[in-house]
Amino acid sequence: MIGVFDSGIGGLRLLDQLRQRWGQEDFIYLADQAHVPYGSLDRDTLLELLQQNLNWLEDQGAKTIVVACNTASATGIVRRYIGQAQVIEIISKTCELIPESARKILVLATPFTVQSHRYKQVLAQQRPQAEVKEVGLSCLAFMIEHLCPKQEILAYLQGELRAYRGQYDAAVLACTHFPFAREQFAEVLQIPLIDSESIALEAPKKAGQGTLRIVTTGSGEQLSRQLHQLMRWDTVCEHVQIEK
Ligand code: DGN
Repeated sequence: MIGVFDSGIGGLRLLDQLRQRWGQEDFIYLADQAHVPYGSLDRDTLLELLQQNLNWLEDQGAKTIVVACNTASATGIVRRYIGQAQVIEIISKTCELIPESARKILVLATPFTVQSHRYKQVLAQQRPQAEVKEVGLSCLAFMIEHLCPKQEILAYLQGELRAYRGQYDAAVLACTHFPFAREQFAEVLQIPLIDSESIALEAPKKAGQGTLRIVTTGSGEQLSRQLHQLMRWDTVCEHVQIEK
């Protein structure tokens, strides 16, 4: 079984891609909506939440856990996780998707991911010649999580990003919530956009039954509604309580 984790709805798009690639695998998706947004929490708090959440996924039978959240990946949880499951972060794999030709790269993320400078560090290794600018969009994950109207998202992005239009070769949507606003980013920036949805992951060794379970530490009804509106899925989501 593969566990997919995000603070909220952001990881659903990667889940969708993984299910298309590995249809026979069993999946469990955990959204920690009791604590969303993660982007303005401190590192110790995030590491504690992540340890609990990943342990919970492992207890449900997940042998591999994809941390489909840049903010969580930026904490360094892969190195710090205490448990048996294989934990996969998405930042280094997302950087591999940036076209070779891009020299000036804009990284758009949550404040936590920006302050960690994880993208800058990975890109300094992968392509030392690149010029990287990291920009925090503090409200966007919250707006997307709350299904904010597209016009409001566009107005927010115009205010935050107008100055960067035409200045960069590519932009990384370095928060898994952001691709839900891909059209609005494209309209404002007008440059190629990269996100984590087609990251390269090693295929699972053993197939399952193709089952899917979607759970949240928040309201199951609310996540079911979000799922219907954003993905057109009618999966019934469950609430779970995850204790320390
Ligand atoms: N979707 C998450 C990310 O990729 O960073 C975090 C969103 C949030 O909780 N702020």
